Formats: sequence, structure tokens, C-alpha cells
Amino acid sequence: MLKTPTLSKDQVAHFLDQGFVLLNKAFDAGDTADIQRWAAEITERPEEAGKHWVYHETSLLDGEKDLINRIENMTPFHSGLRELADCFLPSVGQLLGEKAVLFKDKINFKMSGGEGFKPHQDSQAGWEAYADYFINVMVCIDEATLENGCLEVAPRPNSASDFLLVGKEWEPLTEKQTAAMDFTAYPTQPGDVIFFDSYAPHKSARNLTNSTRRLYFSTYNRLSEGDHLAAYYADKRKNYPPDIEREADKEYVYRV
Ligand SMILES: O=C(O)CCC(=O)C(=O)O
Ligand SMILES: [Fe+2]
Repeated sequence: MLKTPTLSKDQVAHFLDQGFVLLNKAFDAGDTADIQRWAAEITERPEEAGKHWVYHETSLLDGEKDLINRIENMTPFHSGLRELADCFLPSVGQLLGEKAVLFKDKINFKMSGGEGFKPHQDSQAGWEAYADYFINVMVCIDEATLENGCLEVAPRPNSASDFLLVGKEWEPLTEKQTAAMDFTAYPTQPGDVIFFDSYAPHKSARNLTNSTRRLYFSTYNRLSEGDHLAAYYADKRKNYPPDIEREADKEYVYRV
């Protein structure tokens, strides 16, 4: 069983003030090795319609090589990854001040030649159709550096009483919107964890190194706002299904 990370009073205060908090070594070496093994296991499984969702991309380095971009919707199919998502329910509950429920989970691979992420707030990805507020947990699987595209986060731009989207839904933040934001890169080691909310602006660079940079993300909302995981994935399956479920003559565009 994973030893569930808990947050100190100072860490909770930092999160409530800034919209994010970093926990170095949230998992010990044994738990980190389990998480790395589970990530490898789900990656080795065949891609099948109706199972976990695998998305690919083409390497920016040679314009040809097929890379895994992301694996999503893992908890129904892998008990270890289910345990990982569940282990944060108490700590996310600490930050919400009430019970949390899982909204979604994924691993972003960012293999050698993998694309980065433009600055955005996660609620810009249409999440507010399901609930008002979300907390993400990032778990570092491979060492993440500035060069291979670690997470870069800026403090939440709004005061705690006035959480707002700065940008438009389905579009990254513009240069004008990010001009006054103060992004800091957070290089992380396997086992480190970052909690950040759906209003904390973040971005990450493309990976032009020769190492893979896997980061796991699980997302939660207040249980009092409902359990939306099944509806979220059903809606997403219609608009942006995993590669194995795509129709050949249809174009699918990643937006935020
Ligand atoms: O993997 C990353 O570097 C950031 C991912 C991200 O922001 C997202 O998937 O919304
Ligand atoms: Fe994001």
C-alpha cells in the first residue's frame, strides 16, 4: 500500500494563497518504484477500444517517429494506478476542506521530441461544465528538468475570494494575459508531487533532449459538486477519442 502523502499546515497555507504547492519526496523510494512500475505496465498493454486511452504524437526532432503522448482513463483498468489516484483523496480533501472525488487521471509522456504545453489554466479545457473548482496532483515519474520540459507554474492570479478564468475556454493564455504572470520552473525528481488548482497558470517546454519525461496527473473536485468522471470521459470520447477509437476520415484537434 502506498503511504499517503499528507500536507503540513504551511503547505496548505501556501496552496490556499498561491494555488499550488510542491512536496519534495512525497513518496519514498519503494513507493516511487511501484509507481514507475505501474506506469510501465500500462504502457506495455495493447491498445484496444474500450480500454485505457492512448494518444500518440509525432516527434518534433525528425517529424516521423511515433511517440506516446499521453495515457488517460487508467483507474478502471489498473489496480495500482487506481490506488495512486485514491491515495490523494485525503490530502486533496485537506485542501478543499471537504471530501474530494476523482475527476480524471493521466500520464503525460513527453518523450524525446515531444511537444510542450502553452500557458493555460486547466479550467479553460471545458471543465467548468462539470464543477466549479478542481485540484490536480502531479506525480513526477521521471526526472523533469527545464530542458526536458518540467512543469512551470505561476501563482493563481485571483484572490482567494475571486477565483476566475483569465483566458477564454479552449484557448491557451495570450501573451497579454501572461505578461504580468510570474512563472517559475519546478524541476522535480521521481516521487516529488505538485498540487495545483484549476486556476493556477502553468506551461511546460517541448522535450528536445534524448530522455523521456513522464508526469502523472490526477484531478479531483468537491464530492458535494458530484462525481463526473464517467460523464467527462463519455463526452470526451465523442470529441477527442483515443487514437485506437478514431474514425479514419475525421480530423481531431487538440485545443488546451
Ligand atoms: O505535462 C505537462 O508538462 C503539463 C500538462 C498540462 O498542463 C495538462 O495536461 O493540462
Ligand atoms: Fe494543464
